[in-house]
Amino acid sequence: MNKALYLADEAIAQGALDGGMSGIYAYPGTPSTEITEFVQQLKAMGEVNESIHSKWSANEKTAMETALGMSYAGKRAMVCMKHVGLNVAADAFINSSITGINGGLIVVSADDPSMHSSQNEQDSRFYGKFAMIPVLEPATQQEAYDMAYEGFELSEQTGYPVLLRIVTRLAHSRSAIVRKAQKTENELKLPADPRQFILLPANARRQYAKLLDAQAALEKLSENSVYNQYIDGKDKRLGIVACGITYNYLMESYPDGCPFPVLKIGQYPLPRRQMEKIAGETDALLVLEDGYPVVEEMLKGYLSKGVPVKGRLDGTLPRAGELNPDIVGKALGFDLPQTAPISETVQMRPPSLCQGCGHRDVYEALNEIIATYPNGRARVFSDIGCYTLGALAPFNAISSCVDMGASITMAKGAADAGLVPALAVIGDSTFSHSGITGLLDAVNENAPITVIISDNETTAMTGGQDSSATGRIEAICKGVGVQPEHIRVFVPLKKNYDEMLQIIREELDYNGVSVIIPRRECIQTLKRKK
Ligand SMILES: Cc1ncc(C[n+]2csc(CCOP(=O)(O)OP(=O)(O)O)c2C)c(N)n1
Ligand code: SF4
Repeated sequence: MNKALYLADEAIAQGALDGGMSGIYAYPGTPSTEITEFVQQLKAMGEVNESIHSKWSANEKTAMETALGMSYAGKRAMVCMKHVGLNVAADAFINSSITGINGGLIVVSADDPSMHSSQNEQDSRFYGKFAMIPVLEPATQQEAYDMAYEGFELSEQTGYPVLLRIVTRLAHSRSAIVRKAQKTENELKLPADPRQFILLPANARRQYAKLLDAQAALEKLSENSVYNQYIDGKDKRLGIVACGITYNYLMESYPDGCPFPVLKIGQYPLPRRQMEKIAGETDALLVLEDGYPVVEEMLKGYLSKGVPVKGRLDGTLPRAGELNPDIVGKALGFDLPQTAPISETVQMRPPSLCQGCGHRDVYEALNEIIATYPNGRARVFSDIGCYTLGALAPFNAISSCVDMGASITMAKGAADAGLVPALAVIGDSTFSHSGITGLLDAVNENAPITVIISDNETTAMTGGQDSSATGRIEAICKGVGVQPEHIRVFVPLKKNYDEMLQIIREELDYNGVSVIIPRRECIQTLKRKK
């Protein structure tokens, strides 16, 4: 028996490879990054077929569309992202449920309840419901493997993409996995219906009607899914619906078995018959789910038989943040385990830019210049990356960080409102992810903004993945229409400080779009290479 320890992320990668995947498409984002990295590592070790695609995409939308293209050609594809990445991919994702698939397609969205490294804790299951496609939610690493392994067949059987939703605690913890027999990759095979992927209104209406008709069959699959289990219990005062990883948290409270009936949920749409059974047999329901109260809201809607439903909405569980065994135990009436108080010698260590990081030099120069503007009105709109740490002491240099690409567009909007000077700070990877189109908007109106593309030649924040515009940033800016004389490059080092100050001042004085590119490799990737 082939058994080994895997992170859930790695288990998904291995399950997809064993399940006959021909390509993985992704943009990095915690906690999903390790899925693609695992495929890349196996490829580098020669353990995976050379032809299997595993290079990073420019963003989640391009990843989603490319995976859909591979599915169109009949092969099995996986696309991976963090939850907010699904917002970026949403146009393609939602429409892929209208086109349906040809080769099996799995969309992995890794949610981050408690926002360990994210801007929000949105729950991807809503997207699954929105798209009306099957959603899988593993409770264990083994289920993560199995769902990726079998997900392509579920996708091909139903004709729709399958959304595989995981959460940080599962993604980043390890357990033993038993692997299954290697499946062969699909042959190239074009869709039987030439109109399937052409979403002209007449075709789209027909495809949408098909999707609506498929709902009953999808629900039936959920009723019979091995991932949805009704586990009876003697004490009918309470029934517990435990989704995904929360089933483990529940079992930690009852190592010898739960006295209450439990409905373990791992596949959606919700199995209505099983839901009605547990509601019919118990006096009250407790819903455990990591993320938003998705199931709780649905249950309140469609049971409406007067069965009290407890969970995040009635205060039995906290409304926000991830669950854990203690929180679940407390909701079930157990005392919290006593833990030692944290010693006073333990100090909080806020995150900070590495010593020697080029972003530091950029902020030092920016702060010196900004301090010279009267009224304290100069503003730096930032983006998402290591440079977002410029929000913290000692720099306190930035005023915003909203979503990938929003630095340039927010600076333009503020400049439209008359805020001068308006600066944007964006990293090279974020620029290629979703900064280019914003720059085009700014160029089209010759907005008076200064865009600093702090180029460390990598995607540092997520661990140093390749950045898709490396070596081409000036050419892209020129292509977008920035005047070549207002594309300025320097090396952010102490010895160049005066030159940096001079260039930034000159470009802030220019009444139009200028791009400044401080370029020095991230010292962490440099160290690894050396
Ligand atoms: C839509 C979306 N996808 C992915 C992420 C995860 N993420 C945060 S910052 C970042 C890229 C950072 O790279 P770069 O802009 O080059 O800055 P660096 O960290 O290298 O300084 C990524 C991928 C995210 N926050 N949002
Ligand atoms: S990882 Fe690289 S980019 Fe991020 S703070 Fe450290 S040196 Fe700077």
